[in-house]
Amino acid sequence: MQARPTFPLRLLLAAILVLLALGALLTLTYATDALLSIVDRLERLPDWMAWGLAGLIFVVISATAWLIWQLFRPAQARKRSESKVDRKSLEIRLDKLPEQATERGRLQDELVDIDRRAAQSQLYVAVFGEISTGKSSLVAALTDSAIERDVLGGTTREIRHYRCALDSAEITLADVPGTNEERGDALAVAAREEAIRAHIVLLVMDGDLNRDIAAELTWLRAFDKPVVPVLTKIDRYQDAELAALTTRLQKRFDHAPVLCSGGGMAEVIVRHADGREEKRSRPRQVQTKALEACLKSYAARPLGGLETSRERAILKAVDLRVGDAEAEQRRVQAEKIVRQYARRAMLGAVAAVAPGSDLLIQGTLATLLLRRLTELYGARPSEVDLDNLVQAAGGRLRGGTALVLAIAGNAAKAFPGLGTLGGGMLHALAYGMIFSSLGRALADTLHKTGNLDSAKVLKGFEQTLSDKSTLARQAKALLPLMTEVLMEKLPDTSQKNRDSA
Ligand SMILES: Nc1nc2c(ncn2[C@@H]2O[C@H](COP(=O)(O)OP(=O)(O)OP(=O)(O)O)[C@@H](O)[C@H]2O)c(=O)[nH]1
Ligand SMILES: [Mg+2]
Repeated sequence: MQARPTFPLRLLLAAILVLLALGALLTLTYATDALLSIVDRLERLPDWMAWGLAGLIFVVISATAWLIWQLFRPAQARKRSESKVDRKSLEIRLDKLPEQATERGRLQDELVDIDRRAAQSQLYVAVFGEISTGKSSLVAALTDSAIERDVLGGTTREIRHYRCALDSAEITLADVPGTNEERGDALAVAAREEAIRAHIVLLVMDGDLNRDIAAELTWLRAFDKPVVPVLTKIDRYQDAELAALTTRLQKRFDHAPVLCSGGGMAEVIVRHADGREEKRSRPRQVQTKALEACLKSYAARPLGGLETSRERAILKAVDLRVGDAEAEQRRVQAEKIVRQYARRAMLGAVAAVAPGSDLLIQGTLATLLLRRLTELYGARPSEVDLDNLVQAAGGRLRGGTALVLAIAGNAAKAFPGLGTLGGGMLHALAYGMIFSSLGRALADTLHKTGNLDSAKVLKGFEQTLSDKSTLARQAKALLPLMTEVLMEKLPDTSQKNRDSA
């Protein structure tokens, strides 16, 4: 239980309370008096002046309230700039990617394909949805094509285009692999890319909208894709069930689903008079009238508007993918820079002659490393910021060096010849590890935030310095560099060695 304050202290508190109450009462009285006299004087003023003053007071109060709100309102998530992506700048960015970047050729083809399809002046429709919902069966029913269909999910393994003639209109249907719960799945990625290339997307479902397909819908809407909900396999539902399902889907899509049945083959068991049972396949009834009507209505519209939004969607998708490829390139570059400076730090440590001179060399190198990395990510910190970060990183090192040295020692033992070279080499290897840790912590932060967030960098740096397994991995990766450095420094090192380093 808490001890009660002593009697004199309670007396003092009571006195303070009385004084505070008196003060509050007095302030209230004066404030009321002042307010009343203002109102009184306002009343005696001519109307226009009284209203003018009242308006002025109102403006001052509102402006103050607005300013206070601006100060304390919760931070808003910054919206990704929705500016339109222009094709020319995308082409320039693609050209800047290294030739061997896997995405470069594919994305350039994607841009070329925009014109190829536009020149065809034909409506492209992607038949998109989860695996085994009956997409291929629908395409087969609409185009009279023989397409592989199966009760097993994942039957369609590649994108295929089929011509579909509807009265005078001719459209192209893309049968695509089904999506499933694994978002990274390559077939599903290909299906999504084709959906982006289409003018409209038939979102095929054989039941209620589930979480995965709702996520696909959100994603398609982000690209402004016209999405037509299609409920297939309606032969499986009773009328009342179908009506309820239709109402639910209509609410989710703001659009009634198109009801149909792609048919497919049904397995039936035929019982013969002699009691024998035989399995047979029988085609189910096809119902595609409503879907055909819907497609015809799209085909009857002028293609111009749909083509413009199709192109915009493709450019946006390509923009995102170019962004990812650029980020990947920067990662590769950053790794090169970190390795280059780790090597220099090791050289500096081996070369240092005067006591403490290596610290000077390393400080300068660390600043250079940080500057190169920030330049790579287009961040422009001041020299003071960089120096402060190097100083702070040095401060964080104190506790971690013992572990770094111990792990460097362990790693060197496993490398024949190096373990016997003694303290200087360990010192150098430790410097290499420290530079790798600092460089990677900064590269990671720049990758995530795009600017020099010193607190995050230092946190990442500290985490690595206290993580034995990461340090051990770094030491192992640096040992070949260490050998190079030693070769360079040994008196009998040949010019050839120096060149290859
Ligand atoms: N009851 C019924 N079953 C259907 C209908 N349409 C298709 N099916 C069956 O659903 C299963 C899957 O059909 P597919 O057309 O291969 O489905 P899919 O969406 O192309 O499948 P994936 O290519 O694997 O993504 C098959 O067993 C079809 O027979 C239909 O209208 N009614
Ligand atoms: Mg299929």
